[in-house]
Amino acid sequence: MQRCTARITRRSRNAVVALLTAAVVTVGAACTTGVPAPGGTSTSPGQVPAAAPAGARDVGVQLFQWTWDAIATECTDHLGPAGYGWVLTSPPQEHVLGSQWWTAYQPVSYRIESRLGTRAQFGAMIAACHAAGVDVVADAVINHMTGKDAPGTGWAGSTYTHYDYPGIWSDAAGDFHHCGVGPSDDISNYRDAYQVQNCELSNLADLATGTKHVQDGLVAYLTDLRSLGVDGFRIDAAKHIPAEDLAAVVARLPAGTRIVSEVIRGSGEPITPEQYAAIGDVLEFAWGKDVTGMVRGGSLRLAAGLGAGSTYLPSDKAWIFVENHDTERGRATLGYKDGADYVLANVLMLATGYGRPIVYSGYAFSDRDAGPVQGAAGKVVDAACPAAVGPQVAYTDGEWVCQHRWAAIEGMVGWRDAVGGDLVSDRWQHGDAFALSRGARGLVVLNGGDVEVAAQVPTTLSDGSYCDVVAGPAVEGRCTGGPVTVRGGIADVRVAPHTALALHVGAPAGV
Ligand code: ARE
Repeated sequence: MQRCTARITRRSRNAVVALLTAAVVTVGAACTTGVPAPGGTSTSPGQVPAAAPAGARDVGVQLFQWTWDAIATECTDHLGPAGYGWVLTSPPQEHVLGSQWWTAYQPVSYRIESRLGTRAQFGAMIAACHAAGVDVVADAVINHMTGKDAPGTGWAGSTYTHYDYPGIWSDAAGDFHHCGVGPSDDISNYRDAYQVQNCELSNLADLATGTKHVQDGLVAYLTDLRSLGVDGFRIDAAKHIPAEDLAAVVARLPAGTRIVSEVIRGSGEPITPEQYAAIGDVLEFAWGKDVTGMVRGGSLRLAAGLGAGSTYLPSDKAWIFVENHDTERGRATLGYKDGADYVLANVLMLATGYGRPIVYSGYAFSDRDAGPVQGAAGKVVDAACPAAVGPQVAYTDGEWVCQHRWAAIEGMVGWRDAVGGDLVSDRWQHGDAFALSRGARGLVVLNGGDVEVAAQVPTTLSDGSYCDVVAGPAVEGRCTGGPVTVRGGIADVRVAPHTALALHVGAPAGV
């Protein structure tokens, strides 16, 4: 294997620290590949502000299509101990029948009764997660109802037609938008704000969220979920709800309700994520898409400063993710099938000071519409992670991928919790490898290139021996990977192609 070697001139630790606050670190680089080696460079401190205060446990995990019982068990056994701060559930309300995963996004009523579990199971899950120190954020589908032209019956037995949900909404009461554009009333042009917020998204009956009647109903639903202990909501399809309507609903929810709006950033579109930032937090889709483009383009190093520019939401408003349930199906972003590159993107997400990260965890599929494994009556079978998980596993369709348990991802959750709110203090680069430091508490080195990098990377970690937590969490000083030595402000590292290495103060080796 070809080797790319970078050396920083040995100096005392203080001298290196002083050097890091200047713009450039001098590196002697010997690189035998065609990858241009720009030399090791380091940017000045604090360009990307840290979103989380120290010890904030700000990492979330989307357990896509997991049942309430399975989430409860996972909170207790895994999410809490691993340091996850919150879990995003799939929509909990009654939905249309069908085996596809997306039936959850077609509400029939606001009864908490779905193929993922009952109201009692939902409440028990929240209690179990809270006991494990994990908050619960529910996916709230409040922009629309079903997209079914024929009358039907929902999961919990409620009858409905496309524009009539007995006792809840009806056309007669003026509860739906009919935009009058085209034959289907569907959105056909995302550059037309009127269409986006008054026409239908994929034939889904669009609620007239500007009316008092609709707002009252939505407030009642969300307040009910809060009464069960839910901490906050992902607002599904928020782009299609005028910001002032959503603000009016949110203003009536109990104090402290966490809100994250799903507003996909679209080129040239008039409805933007920024318009929803006054209501709460917003999903920043551009982060995952940009990282994906950089990785696929073979230039991971460009991702080192993602979020520092002005084209994203402010850090304290942004929730970022490598992929979610939509993007993994559209292949718009990296996903579990991308193996090592997917892991690298997750390591970066968990290391960056920009935004708050959401780890995604779903099931294997080849058919975009395929739902999770269901029993004879249609109830989703409780998720169970295979004994071996990770990028090396060939998952069969329907199997739970359990990305949140992958060694590198779980190790980096611990890393992030350990570095807390320490600022990104410097960035070292060499070829397609780069490092991010978090003050004196943590160091990550990512190698997006095709050759091993052996380098002496500047760090403000104290002298000592550290476990590489990307190789897996350290247990009482016993490293899964590493150990790596830090001496005089230098970490002596070797990073294989398309892998990463991470050290932090909470994972010293051999104690
Ligand atoms: C299903 C069928 C449809 C059928 C419909 C009604 O697939 O053929 O017409 O049912 O019967 C999910 C699935 C859909 C599914 C729907 C309802 O993805 O396939 O439809 O559930 O069951 C836009 C929105 C954004 C939305 C994406 C998908 O702005 O909010 O489209 N994402 C959320 C969820 C989805 C969910 C819904 C909303 C609906 O995350 O999982 O749909 O509740 C540009 C724009 C984006 C736009 C995107 C569309 O990028 O900038 O704003 O996203 O194009 O590709």
